[in-house]
Amino acid sequence: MNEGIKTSLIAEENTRHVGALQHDYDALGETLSRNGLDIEQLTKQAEAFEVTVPSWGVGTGGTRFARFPGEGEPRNIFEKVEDCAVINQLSRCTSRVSPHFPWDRVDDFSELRQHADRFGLSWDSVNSNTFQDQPGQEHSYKYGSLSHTSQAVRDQAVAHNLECIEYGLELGSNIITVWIADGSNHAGQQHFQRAFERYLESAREIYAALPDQWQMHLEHKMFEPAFYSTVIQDWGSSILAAMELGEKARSLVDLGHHAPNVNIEMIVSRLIQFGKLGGFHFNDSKYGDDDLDAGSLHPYQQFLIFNELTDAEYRQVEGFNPSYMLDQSHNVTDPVESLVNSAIEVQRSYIKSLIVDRKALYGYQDTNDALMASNTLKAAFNMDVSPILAMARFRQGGAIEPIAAFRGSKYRQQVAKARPSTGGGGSGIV
Ligand code: PSV
Ligand code: MN
Repeated sequence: MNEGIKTSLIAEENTRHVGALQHDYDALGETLSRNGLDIEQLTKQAEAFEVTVPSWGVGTGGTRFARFPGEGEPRNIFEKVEDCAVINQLSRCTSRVSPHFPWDRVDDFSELRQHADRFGLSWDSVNSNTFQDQPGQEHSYKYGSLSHTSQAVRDQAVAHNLECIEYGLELGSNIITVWIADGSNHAGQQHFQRAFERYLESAREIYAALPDQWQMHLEHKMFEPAFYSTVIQDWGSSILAAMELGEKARSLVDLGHHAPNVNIEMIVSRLIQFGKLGGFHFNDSKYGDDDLDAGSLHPYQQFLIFNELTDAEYRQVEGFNPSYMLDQSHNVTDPVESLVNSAIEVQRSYIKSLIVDRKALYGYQDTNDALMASNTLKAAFNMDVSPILAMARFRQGGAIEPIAAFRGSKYRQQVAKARPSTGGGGSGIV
C-alpha cells in the first residue's frame, strides 16, 4: 500500500520557506491589527476550515469527445483514498472524502473505512448515480430515473438511492446528495408538471428512508445532459422540492450549474434565509458546467458567496451548517495539484470574508452609500491572506509551498509504477 508523502520530505521542503513566511506573516499581522483584526485568530479559523474532496476528482476527467488519462491514475476507491490523503497531507484542510456509487462500491465497507482511517480521512456525503446505466442493470435511464414515466424505472432508481444510504451508514456519512440527469431534449417531449410530480413521489421515498441526523441534498443543474429542460433545473425547483420533502431536505449549489452571469451569492442568501442551504460543490465556470478549478476564473464571485456565508455566521443564523465540497474535472492538470490549489482557493475566500468590516458595511447599506459599501468588500478581497493560509498549513504539518512539495516528492512518478495505465482514451467523466 502507498504511504503518501514522507513527513520528513514536507518538513525539509518547509525549512526552505519558513523564514520568508514568518516575515510576510508578521507584516500582514501588523496591517491587520491596524484594522482591528487579530492575525492569530484568523489563522485559527483557517486551521479549522475544511472542504471535502470528491472521490471522482482524483481521476483525470474528460469530455464527451475524449479523455486523456494521466500517469498513475487511481484505479479504484482504495487508490483514490490514497491520493485524497496526499491532498490533505499538503493542504491540511481536506480530511473528508465524498464517495460516488456505484463507482466506489466495494464488497467490504469496513475494510474501506479502515483504509481511510489509517490516513486520518473520514467520509462525507454519498452521491447516487442514476445518470448512467450500469452493466447488467434491468431498466435503462435513457429517458430519466426518479422522474421516469415508468414506475419500474423509478423504483429501480429509488432502490439505488436507498442502497447508497446503506453504504453511507457503513462509512459514517450523514448526507445523501441526489443529482438527476432527468430532463428533455425536445419541446413537448416531457410534461413539465407530471415529470416534477413523479420526481417528488420518488424523492419522498428516499426522504422517508433517511436515518436520524441525515440530510438529503438536492443538486440542481440548468442543462446537460438534457439540453432543452431539466427536471431539477434551478434553485427554484430545488427549494420547492426541498420544502415539499421536509426539514431534512436542502438545496445544494454547484457553482457551475447556473446560467452565465447569474447572481449565485444572492441565491445563497435566499437559501440561507429559508433554512434550505445544504451545501456546495465548488468549482469555476466560463460557459456552463465547465468544472474548472475553484477560484481560477471568478475569485471575486467565490469571495462574494463566502461573504454571504460569513454574514450568516456573524448573525448566528439558527441551524446554519452547510457542507463544503469541491466538484471539478481535471482534464489537463494533475488532479492532486488542482485539488490542493482549489481547496486553498476556497479557504482563501473564507478568510477574506472574515476580514470584511461587517458593521461598517451594514452602516453603508443603511445609508445607501453604494460606493463605500462596495469599497468595504473590495478592501477585504484585495488583502493578500496567503501568509495566513500558509501558516495554517505549516502549523498543522502541511506544506508551505504545496505544489513544490508535491512535485519534489515524486509521488506521481512512484504511484505510476505501482498503477499501470488502465489504457484507453475513452470519453466521458471518470
Ligand atoms: C453533475 O454535473 C455533477 O455536478 C453532480 O454533482 C454529479 O454527482 C457529478 O457532477 C458527477 O461528476
Ligand atoms: Mn456537482
